[in-house]
Amino acid sequence: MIAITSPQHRSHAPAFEIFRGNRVACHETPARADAIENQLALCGHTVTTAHVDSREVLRQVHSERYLRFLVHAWRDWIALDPANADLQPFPAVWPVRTLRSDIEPQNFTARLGLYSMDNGCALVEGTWAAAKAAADAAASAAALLRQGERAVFCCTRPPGHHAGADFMGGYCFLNNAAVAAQALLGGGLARVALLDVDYHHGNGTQSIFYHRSDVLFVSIHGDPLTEYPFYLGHSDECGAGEGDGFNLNLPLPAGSSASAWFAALETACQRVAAHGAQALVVSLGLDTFAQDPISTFLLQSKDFTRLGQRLAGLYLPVIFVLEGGYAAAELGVNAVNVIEGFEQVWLQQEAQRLAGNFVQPTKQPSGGAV
Ligand code: OKP
Ligand code: ZN
Repeated sequence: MIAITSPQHRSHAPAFEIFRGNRVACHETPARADAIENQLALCGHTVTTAHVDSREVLRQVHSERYLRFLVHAWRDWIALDPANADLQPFPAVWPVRTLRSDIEPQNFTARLGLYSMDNGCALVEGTWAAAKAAADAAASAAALLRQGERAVFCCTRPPGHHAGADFMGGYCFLNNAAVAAQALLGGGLARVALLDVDYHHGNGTQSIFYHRSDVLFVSIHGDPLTEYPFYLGHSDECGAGEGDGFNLNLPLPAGSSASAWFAALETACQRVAAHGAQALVVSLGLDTFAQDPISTFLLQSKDFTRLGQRLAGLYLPVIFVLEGGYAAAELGVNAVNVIEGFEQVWLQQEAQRLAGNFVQPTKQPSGGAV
């Protein structure tokens, strides 16, 4: 499986985040992607860089005004005071219920609040360059699938699944998985499934596709009653309008076991298969790992192999997009386990197909005369 890295990710390395009023070291660090890249190289996987500009797809996924804000955010921050170069901008006011978010204020901090869902999205000079490079990787992965590649892994950061059309949050600025899905549609596919297995609900991705039936969104995550992002990810969120029935949330209680998690994965995979998807995007968070410092599920390293194996069983072209996962030391092994589990089953399928006894497990969409 080809892996795409974005060396530019290192330009996003904020000094700190705020936890209960204190400055703490960021969980989302360059070391995360570096650890995976090292393990990929060690295990002999092909590693390449992005070759597609995601600009046009980004305009389909994010609002014009949010992209404009992000591109110029650092310049505007410095313009307030050159001494700001050594400081991290921090929102102070948010347009909650009854306040207007349709008019963009001129004040920088007010705009930062307008475009932020939380205070957890540390922004630095190189943030835009890193986020754009990750989105380019996602668009490149879609191009590779179109050229016949069976699966691609985007070893990218910052992550994306909390970023909505018009806001950042939870370490995410641009929604890389949404870019991958949208680029696949732009490349001629009619139906894509997006499966989010990060510990945290992918609120941004859900909101981007909530009214659409071309992208099915399925997520397994910690129950938002107790887990971030708290305000989305409940099981009664099923999509709306055209998108009614194309959103499936499978929240699990904090502390859930691997067996509970794999039961949810089975439900998720059956829904994906029933969608008649022509390709799958996986928001691959590795923070379901038992040793993750900010999460509570109990998956072990070998469970990531099992995850890869089950996903290969869907027999779909797949783009894996890295999301969370903060046990940096084990991240490389866990990511490569997903990839190798996937490849193992995929090679078995190829052998069966050549022997003429392979049955496609994905339900074909009804009414599609081919
Ligand atoms: C991003 B991703 C913990 C604070 C958590 C935000 C978590 C974002 C997770 N002390 N704040 O989904 O892995
Ligand atoms: Zn997460």
